[in-house]
Amino acid sequence: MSGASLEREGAVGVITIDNPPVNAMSPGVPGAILARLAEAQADDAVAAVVLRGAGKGALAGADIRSFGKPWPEGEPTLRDVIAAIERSAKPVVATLAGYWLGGGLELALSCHYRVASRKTQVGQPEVALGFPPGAGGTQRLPRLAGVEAALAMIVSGKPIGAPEAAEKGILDRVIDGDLREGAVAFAEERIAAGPPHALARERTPELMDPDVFAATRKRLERRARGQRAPAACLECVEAALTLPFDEGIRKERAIFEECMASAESRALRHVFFAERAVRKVPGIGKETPVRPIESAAIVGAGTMGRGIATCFANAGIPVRLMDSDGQALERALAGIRSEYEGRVKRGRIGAADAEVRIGLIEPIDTLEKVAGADLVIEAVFEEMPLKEEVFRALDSACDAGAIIASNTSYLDVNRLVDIVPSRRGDVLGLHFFSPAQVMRLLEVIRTDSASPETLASVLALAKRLGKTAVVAGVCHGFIGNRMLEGYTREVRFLLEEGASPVEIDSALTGFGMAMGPCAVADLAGLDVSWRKRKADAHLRDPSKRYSAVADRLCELGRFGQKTGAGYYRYEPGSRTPVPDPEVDALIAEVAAESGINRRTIGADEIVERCLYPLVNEGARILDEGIALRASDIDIVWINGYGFPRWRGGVMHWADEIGLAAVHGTIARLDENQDHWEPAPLLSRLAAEGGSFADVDRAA
Ligand code: 3H9
Repeated sequence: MSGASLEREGAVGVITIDNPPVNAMSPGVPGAILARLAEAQADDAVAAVVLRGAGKGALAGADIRSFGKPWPEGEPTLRDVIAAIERSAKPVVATLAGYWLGGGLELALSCHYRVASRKTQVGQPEVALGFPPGAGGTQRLPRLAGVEAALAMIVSGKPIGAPEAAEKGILDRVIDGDLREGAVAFAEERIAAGPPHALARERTPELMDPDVFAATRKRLERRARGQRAPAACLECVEAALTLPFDEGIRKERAIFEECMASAESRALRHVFFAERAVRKVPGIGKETPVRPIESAAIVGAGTMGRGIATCFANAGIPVRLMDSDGQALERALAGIRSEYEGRVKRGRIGAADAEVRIGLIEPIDTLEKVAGADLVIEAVFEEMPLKEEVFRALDSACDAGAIIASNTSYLDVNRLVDIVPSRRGDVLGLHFFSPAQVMRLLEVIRTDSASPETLASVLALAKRLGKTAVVAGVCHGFIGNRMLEGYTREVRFLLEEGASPVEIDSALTGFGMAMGPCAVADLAGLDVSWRKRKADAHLRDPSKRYSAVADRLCELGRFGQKTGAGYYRYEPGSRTPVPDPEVDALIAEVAAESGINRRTIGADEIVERCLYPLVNEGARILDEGIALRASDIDIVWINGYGFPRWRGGVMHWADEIGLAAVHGTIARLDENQDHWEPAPLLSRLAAEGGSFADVDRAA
């Protein structure tokens, strides 16, 4: 039962807030705290109050699930508790442990004093949910921590540790040893010292740097383009400086409510729960055994192999990097070393730490030497016969019970299972994204025969590697790359129809994508997909429209940044794309050959044409059970392809537009172009007035 209890320890009343797992302020909880506060006020034997959280002691703030729903009529709110504390003649000591975030910290800021255990983290992460703090955080924090520190915390949303919080004046004491005892002792000291027990609201916020708002605003214009919440946070903190306290509170509330009702906040709250849902995989639970992975081996020392090896070294797991080509191996090791040196230079890690990590990577030149590894990841070229050959060799080289994974980005992992029939339960796909040591996304490809134990083991490993793992079924390109095909297809068609690379890229970065598709192609290298298109040419349906734009660029040796030219050209040593008239001419020529009349294409059409194929294919992927839920697809696109988090991911974005409208546009496009057939699930949901969020294959 959630609520709050009151116990007496001498002259100190200890109120414990209890609402597992993180003591969020769900309906009922503020009312219970208020009732206990009133009891403590009424008890003459109580001279001070300690306010703490049950369990691990965290207070994670408002209940995020309650947002967007009406608050129960007559039920007290967090703001009522805050008002009661500020009215209290008896000092209240907030006692912080674990995470005191959002409304949790705001509650603490309203108290007369704050003490915390050393490992406590405090923060105002609301911006990550699309709104500023709404219970006075933007007005009280600057009064305790100073304007600059408060602004940085509120705009970034990043929590800080207790020692730093104490230094900034947010905490009155950091307590080592038993926290409850320490808090009661602190309260007794305050009783002995007597009033006044100052409140944050009574202080004047201190500003050291008068330019801080202008500088932050400028930075946000660049970094938070398209988003409202970061600027809203800034406006609220600014109000702490320019308005009297109560007016500042009213302004904060108005901005909070405006932001809470926004599509941006709905999207970010959706992502919060999506990130937690993605960890839940049917058939995998706490009871599923997990095999320890204490050593790994990577086969193939190309870009991917090298990046994956670095991931393991970063997690402190010894890893062997195998390549039969000695020069490739040397290049990989030199690359790894130079990357670590770069990180040392930039102050990201210490030199000794870098050496330890480099030391964890052992080069090996034959497959037999993978013996003894708990996990072997094949990361050779994306060609089935080559991968099959490696799997055959791994079958005899690997220990019994070793997990064998393929880092394929497209291929049928079930076929690889057939190469090692006695190890059916131990094989799956681990699709890392390039650069593997940077990108958070990891698609875990569940083969038809992978055992729950194998799956649970790699999911636990993903956590150690700091990756966001998304489980996907086997199909060509899995979740992310399968969807990507329609996106890149439309980019080429739009180029032929009259949009320039700059127009396409600007439309999509204007939408919020981290990079435009032409710039991404130049960065990744155009030759990789060219090779694949040539290999798959025999599979192409000749009756379907095909754009030769990318092929023609490759025929000119324009492979992207690495050759100094692709969709754009690049000055030597520069990564800045420069529009190239030669490309415009080439595209016009290809269009003329296909008899296409070119026209001006607006940004809205570019966005729809490029992103609706993602929605359509996403619907098929969901329908086929390749993804367990629509929100898993959102996680893939946010973490692997630069889709804006504040739009909630591809599927949430479509739900937000309304599937009937999305379906209508796709059906209209289908009348003119033969590759736009609406996915059956999209058609059904659109007709029923449903949304992707309702489809959950994990339920
Ligand atoms: C706010 O406070 C607004 C105020 O300014 C104004 C009010 C007027 N609500 O993350 P975990 C659930 S906005 C509801 O896996 P961890 C979570 O969904 C709020 N549920 O654990 C999960 O459920 P499940 C500002 C919440 O140990 C379970 O708890 N606060 C909330 O890795 C465990 O969570 C924040 O933004 C919540 N507030 O991390 C803090 N918090 O098991 C949000 C958690 O069903 N929370 N849950 O999947 C966090 O950052 C992390 O949960 C925390 C623990 C660091 C606390």
